[in-house]
Amino acid sequence: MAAFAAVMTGSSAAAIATVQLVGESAEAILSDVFCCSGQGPPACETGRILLGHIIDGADVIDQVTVGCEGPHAFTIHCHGNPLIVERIMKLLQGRGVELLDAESLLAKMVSEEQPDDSIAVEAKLVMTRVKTLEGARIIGAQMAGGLSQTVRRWSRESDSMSLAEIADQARQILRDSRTARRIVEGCKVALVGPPNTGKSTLLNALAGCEKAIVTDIEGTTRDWVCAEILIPPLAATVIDTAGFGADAVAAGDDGIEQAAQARSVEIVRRADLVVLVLDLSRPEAQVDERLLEALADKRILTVLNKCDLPAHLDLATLPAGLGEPVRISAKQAIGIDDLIHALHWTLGVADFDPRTPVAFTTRQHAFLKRLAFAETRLDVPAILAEILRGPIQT
Ligand SMILES: Nc1nc2c(ncn2[C@@H]2O[C@H](COP(=O)(O)OP(=O)(O)OP(=O)(O)O)[C@@H](O)[C@H]2O)c(=O)[nH]1
Ligand SMILES: [Mg+2]
Repeated sequence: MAAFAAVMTGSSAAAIATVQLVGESAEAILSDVFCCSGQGPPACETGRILLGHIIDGADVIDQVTVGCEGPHAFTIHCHGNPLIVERIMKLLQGRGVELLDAESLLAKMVSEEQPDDSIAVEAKLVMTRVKTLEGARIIGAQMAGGLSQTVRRWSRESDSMSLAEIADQARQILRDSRTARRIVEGCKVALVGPPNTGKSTLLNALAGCEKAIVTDIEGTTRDWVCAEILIPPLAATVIDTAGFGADAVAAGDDGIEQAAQARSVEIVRRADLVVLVLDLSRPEAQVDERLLEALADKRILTVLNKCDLPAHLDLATLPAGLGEPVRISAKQAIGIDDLIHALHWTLGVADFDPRTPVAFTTRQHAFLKRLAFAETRLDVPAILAEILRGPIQT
């Protein structure tokens, strides 16, 4: 007769904390450590909320309410002082309860609720980490429709569909999953460009506060600075980098500049999108070989900043492949909405339908890849069964 418990709320001090207690022996353990206000032992009927005290023999630990969520599931709402929470957890452990972290307990509970629907179980777990409401819509849609529905359809129709058809559709889902991941998990946007073009000013304009130092001295930003910004449907981590290019290195008098540039290259490498910030008011060519090399194969959005000043940059000097530039003034907050709009389109999230079937765990990705590259249709039924009912990933 097992019982499991986890602290479901955060680890810092708060007004209340919630401890989840589940398992076949949960009720017996509760009746041992919980003294209900009023007469007699607690009547733990499902749906009731009980007021009382957590006790250790004659020692009263805390006044709590207990929610009876099911015959084997209880939530104890205690005061949120971490010392009290720890004491309650130790008490439960002393009564034979296995302590888990919140996510593992949640995984245990949802997989017991729906043992034959791995996609729905994974969706419930991922839902707790989704970064935006739009992301929650995507994950919610994968349970009944979306990926779940597509895999069930493949299972029904696999005899009449060719292997190539299933593989094509699996590849499309993998492509759409990359776009959905940006909405569900958040994305990284790097602000890159030569010194003094206004990258830090743009970061501050997007963040709505002074995150980065702005001066008219070239090379102001050395180490990167970042801000979390919500631009629905995206939650973006915007990273301001050190001014880039051969000129910046030449201007630097020590190894710090080299180190700053190496860090910028690494940030660019990891970014989902690079916003290339150029200064519209300066006539000289601003994208040198070094910068172009760092941008190779990246998704780029070009921004012409300082549009509040007379324009001197000859757009014909811009290398090909930088896309349609957006004119802004980060300092005067002109064109920021246009920039955000362009950012959504460049990342492919502007018109993303949340009902699109997508994979949202590494496990699902792995099986879809196997489908996309399956060599014989004999493999298909087993792969589909694994996606729908295989052991879930927490
Ligand atoms: N007129 C005008 N000036 C701007 C604008 N954006 C930035 N500046 C000015 O340009 C100078 C450089 O701005 P920063 O934001 O520090 O530029 P940066 O690209 O971060 O510079 P580094 O960190 O040196 O690479 C500052 O004097 C800013 O006030 C703009 O839109 N219009
Ligand atoms: Mg800067």
